[in-house]
Amino acid sequence: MKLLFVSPPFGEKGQMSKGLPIAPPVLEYMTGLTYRVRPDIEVELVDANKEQFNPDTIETDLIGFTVLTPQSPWVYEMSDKLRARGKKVILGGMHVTVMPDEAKVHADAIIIGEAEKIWKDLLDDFDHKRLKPVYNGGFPDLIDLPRPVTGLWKTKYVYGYFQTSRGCPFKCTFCSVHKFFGGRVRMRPINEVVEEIAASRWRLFWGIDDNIWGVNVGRSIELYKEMSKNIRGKWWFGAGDLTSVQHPRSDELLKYARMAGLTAVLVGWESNNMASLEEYKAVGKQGRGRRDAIKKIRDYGIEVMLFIMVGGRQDTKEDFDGILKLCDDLKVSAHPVMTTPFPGTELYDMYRPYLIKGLEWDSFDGNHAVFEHPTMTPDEREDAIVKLRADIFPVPKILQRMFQVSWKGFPMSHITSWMIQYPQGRAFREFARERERKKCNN
Ligand code: B12
Repeated sequence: MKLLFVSPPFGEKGQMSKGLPIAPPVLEYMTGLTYRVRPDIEVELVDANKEQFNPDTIETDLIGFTVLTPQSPWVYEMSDKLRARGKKVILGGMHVTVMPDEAKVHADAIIIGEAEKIWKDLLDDFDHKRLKPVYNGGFPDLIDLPRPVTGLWKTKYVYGYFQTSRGCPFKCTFCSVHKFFGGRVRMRPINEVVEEIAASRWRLFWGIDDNIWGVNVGRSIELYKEMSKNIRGKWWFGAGDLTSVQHPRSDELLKYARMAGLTAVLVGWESNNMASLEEYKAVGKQGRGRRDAIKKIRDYGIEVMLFIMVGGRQDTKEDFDGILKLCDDLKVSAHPVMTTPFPGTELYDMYRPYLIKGLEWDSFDGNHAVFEHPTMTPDEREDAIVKLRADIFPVPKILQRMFQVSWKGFPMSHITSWMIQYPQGRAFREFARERERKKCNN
């Protein structure tokens, strides 16, 4: 039997992500899981950000899509066309889990939650023509997980991934993770993670844990020690909080993180406006000295980039400029996204009365204004974020930031700094041009 997994386009029909250097983690992982439970199945992968996907020419009998919220309209359109040709479609992922009733209309079967416990049953049911409409995967223990399969790509990537835990100890109102992965953070055995990374053909990785060190500082130090002993010539970046950098063992944490190959950490600054930070229930994870924490990370030879939301209902016009000033003051780059209340989050319930009517889920991509704001129109907010992004990423600023990182991290942290910043700037410029083109056409 043949099975096709599809990674749907991100953003403006994939325009912003053609050059995305990260191999889609879900597809590598689901291939590994499939080979583990049904070695007789032949898997094919398509990344629709980089390859044409034409539902009229697909010959595979079973097609699986992974679905984030902004991707769902594209996926539903493709799966309706495939099903009209008699193909069977399975949908899984974050959006399907929070919107099962919507998703199941477009699929022969959906998976709610994680796939490990039910994937074999589903594939066996497909063979016996008795697919059920809904499979509930629950929260499996992360022991003896299959390894991602890395050799099936038709397109080129720079980064693979690894995952050491699922879930997040924080309960931010805008985030889907704590609901999706359950209240308890689950961790993989350290030796399994280390063996997997050592055996992988990738040299560069995104550590996709929601928090690479904030779950348990002691465990992170142990993990990094084992990585530094057993893995050579591999580097990675990941997302982390600033409170851990103020932990009594933070010097050890940063030292071993660097020795384990960590080159950059993407920090959830979340908001530059205190009222928003409170609305997002994200004050606790910053710690008090969040500016000093950034300097400390860089002193250990690790680059820092901030994730910041802006355009929330508590934010003002000045907050857009405030982010630029923050970046210039700290000589740090930021990835500003429009505050987006994703379905299934607390923020979605809070913002529900203000959601702009008639928008599809593809507007929920961090680039568009999807709710009414007390003082700014949607157009004003979208223009402001486009301008902010343009102001953050000129090449001289990128270079200046690179050299804030201590020489302890040379050259990989400096190269990573460039590799994270430069393509973002290019993608944001592409988005701005597309927005201009659309405005002119209207
Ligand atoms: C990697 C990643 C990305 C990468 C994807 C890289 C790529 N080439 O695919 C990039 C950087 C592109 C990305 C972008 C975005 N992301 Co993102 N990303 C992640 C991250 C860190 C890991 C996801 C992952 O790959 N996990 C690994 C796989 C193995 O695990 P999994 O996805 O949980 O899959 C399991 C189940 O879901 C299920 N499953 C999933 N798919 C399928 C499919 C089938 C057929 C089956 C059977 C089962 C199944 O089985 C799997 C095994 O149990 C998550 C955080 C997280 N912890 O999930 C956020 C996350 C998924 N991202 C999120 C968001 C919001 C975004 C953005 C919209 C951000 C933004 N505002 O700009 C953009 C989307 C781009 C756009 N503009 O449209 C949200 C999703 C919210 C939502 N409701 O959809 C998350 C959860 C982050 C968060 N904290 O809220 N992201």
